Amino acid sequence: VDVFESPDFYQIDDLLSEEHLMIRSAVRDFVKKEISPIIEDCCQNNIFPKHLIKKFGEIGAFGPTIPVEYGGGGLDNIAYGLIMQEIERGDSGMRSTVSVQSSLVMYPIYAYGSEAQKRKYLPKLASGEMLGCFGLTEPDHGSNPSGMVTNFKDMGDYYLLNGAKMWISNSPEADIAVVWAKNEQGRIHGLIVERGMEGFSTPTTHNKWSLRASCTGELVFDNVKVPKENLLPNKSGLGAPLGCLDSARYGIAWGVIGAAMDCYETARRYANERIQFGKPIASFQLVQKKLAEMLTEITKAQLLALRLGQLKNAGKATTAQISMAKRNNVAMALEIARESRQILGGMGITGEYPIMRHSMNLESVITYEGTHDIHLLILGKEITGIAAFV
Ligand code: TGC
Ligand code: FAD
Repeated sequence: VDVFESPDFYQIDDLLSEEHLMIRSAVRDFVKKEISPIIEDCCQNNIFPKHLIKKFGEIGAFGPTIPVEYGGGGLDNIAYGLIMQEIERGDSGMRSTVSVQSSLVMYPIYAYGSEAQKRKYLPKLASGEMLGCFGLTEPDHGSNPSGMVTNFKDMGDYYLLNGAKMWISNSPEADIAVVWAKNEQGRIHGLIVERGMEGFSTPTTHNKWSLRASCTGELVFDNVKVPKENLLPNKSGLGAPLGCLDSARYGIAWGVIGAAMDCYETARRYANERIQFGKPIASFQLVQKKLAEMLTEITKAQLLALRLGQLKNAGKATTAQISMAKRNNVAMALEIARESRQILGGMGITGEYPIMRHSMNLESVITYEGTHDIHLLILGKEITGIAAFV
């Protein structure tokens, strides 16, 4: 069996198109060739593999669902999900780089931007000539972005932007940032801020134990003059950034299945090879229980993601449905990473195997794009009609 063959216990491949399977296999090959050989070293040494940005562009990983006329792939949401799955099989940090570019930078420019903004930025973002980031979270406003204090004033010829964002994926390397800020009336708008604008800086966040191959930083705005044509004109209010999160959270629900599969496959192989008490450890019931439960949870997660993709393709996926899949699938992947690590015993903590890296990465994934508990509360609100956030 090819070790990279994903488990497909319920023949879910039969529900995918030829095109889906081709895309998945192309991205899987790319990950095997370009990411797997370097990723452990990048993480151990906290290196963001910048050279991959162009390559992600070449394989069409940036903006797969954006129409072809803007440089995107014109593909459906299931193709997007499969691309996320295969990249995250390699590393969650690499999937972060790609999902931020696609769902949090290209999507808002495509969905809320002017025609001129779309023509100016989307083709370059698609090709990897430009890297973007998304600034919503602030030091004092994470789960509650509506409290943000970053703001802009209308100065007649331009907007004057002040404030700071924190925990921003891609920020230290980004050419542009889609930034969410309040106007003088307190209404949230998106602005495209370009590197090089005076007063704009992107300090790197150091000492992360998670997503070490992805670069994370702040966005600091000190009287930045933003040209008026850089405001996203077609949507405002908190619903604008939250609409982008729907797309990114959907991608994560697929992505983490890749990380889980990589852990499961590694543990399954190891269990068959590792001899203790004169037998492969795979022959012990407790190890079989772990493997059986992992396969069950992966299969359930695959079905959740696929059905959500069908709903998204039909324009029917709701925020609460997306929360259910993001929450369930990330927790599933984290649990599988932890159980797989146990199957590997001491070897599980080393960089010889990918499991500890996935496990540490998933600690961020269960927190960003809405924490595990915030997604539970989004579901709770949907069920009861009562918001328990406040
Ligand atoms: P609430 O009153 O519920 O909603 C405010 C307005 O927004 C509308 N809305 C949405 N619109 C579109 N899509 C959605 N998903 C929407 N959810 C809500 C809503 O209808 C309302 O519209 P209107 O017209 O009535 O004003 O807002 P709230 O302040 O009570 O907040 C609700 C809550 C807590 C669920 C929300 O704030 C939330 O989701 N918080 C979590 C924050 C979060 O997820 N941050 C993520 C930052 S980005 C990131 O982490 C990137 S990591 C990327 C990577 O590296 O991969
Ligand atoms: P807090 O909101 O302070 O939450 C702390 C704890 O309190 C959590 O357990 C939470 O569930 C709980 N809590 C909060 N409110 C409630 C409540 N009402 N009820 C019950 N429990 C509650 N943001 C961006 O904008 N762009 C990015 O690119 C980005 N990338 C990121 C990359 C990494 C590596 C990380 C770690 C984060 C990133 N984030 C990004 C930020 C991320 O979205 C936030 O960390 C997340 O939304 C949580 O916010 P917080 O860290 O401030 O935690």
